Amino acid sequence: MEKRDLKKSAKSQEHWLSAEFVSEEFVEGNFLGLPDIVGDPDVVILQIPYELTTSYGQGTALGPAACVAASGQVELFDRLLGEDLPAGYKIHTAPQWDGEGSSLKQQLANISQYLAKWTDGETFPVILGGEHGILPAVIDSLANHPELNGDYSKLNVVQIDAHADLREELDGEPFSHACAAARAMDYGLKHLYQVGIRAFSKQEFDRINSSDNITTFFAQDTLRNSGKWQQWLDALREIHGPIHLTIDIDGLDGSIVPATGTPVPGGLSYWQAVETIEAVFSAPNATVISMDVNEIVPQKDTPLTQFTAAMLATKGITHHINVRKAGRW
Ligand SMILES: [Mn+2]
Repeated sequence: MEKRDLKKSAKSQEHWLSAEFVSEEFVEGNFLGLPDIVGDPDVVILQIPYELTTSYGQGTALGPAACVAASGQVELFDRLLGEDLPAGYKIHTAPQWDGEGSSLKQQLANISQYLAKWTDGETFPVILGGEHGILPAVIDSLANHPELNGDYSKLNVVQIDAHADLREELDGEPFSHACAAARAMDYGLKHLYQVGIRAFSKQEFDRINSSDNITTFFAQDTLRNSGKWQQWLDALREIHGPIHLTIDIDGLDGSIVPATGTPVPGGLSYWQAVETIEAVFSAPNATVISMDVNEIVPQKDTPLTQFTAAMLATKGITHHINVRKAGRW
């Protein structure tokens, strides 16, 4: 497949040629193929090729690099900004997490350390996974973010997922990807908002129904009833405080992400995922401080899965830059 011609746009060429950028060429291994930057980034792409507990569909460890490669085909233009990415901002693709740590807990601690460098409130971290089991490490890395100041009771998590991920353990493992949201809740979050949910146990269903700080919109309800979908978007716009957005790519319908770790039919459309991103970034009293897109598995015959993930990550970046342009960061 041919790489998108980055030089075809005169507008973007101005950015490539500005002093901040080392090169005007398409850079292999950089998200969107953007040039390397000098100085502190506004947005950082962090790849975490972590796969320890995925049920089946091996390959989440290869997902982040596949997503970066597929991002070379994503358009730099979005109507929201009206100009090509990076739109005068600095987007940096950091070296991948190197997988250090001999036990699950050590690896998660190591991931948190790797991320914490970028959670000082200056840079917007876009994390590519890897299995969803990284979520507690992501939450852990936000401890010193100025919007939290160590107080997790301020933090909202918005989760797109097929699975509730609220199990206490799976096969005896409390840090399984199937427990990602439960382990995140252990930090004492303000509120968890879930959408796309269509695979869950009775225990998880009971927890959803009995928890004041978990709001779950089941896929079956939002897909059948457009009013229910509007309620979801309204709930997001009413959020106060910092938000971490976690996108398990399997929250989307299995037809557009067929290669994810555990594809499930009956999920969100691409545009519903986009509307969710739009709603959290435009919530007047909230700030999306970080996001992740995970459970990406490279697909051999077609890049559809990793491309969909790259499109969603790019939407997040675009909306974040829009927030900066509006002086809300
Ligand atoms: Mn998940």
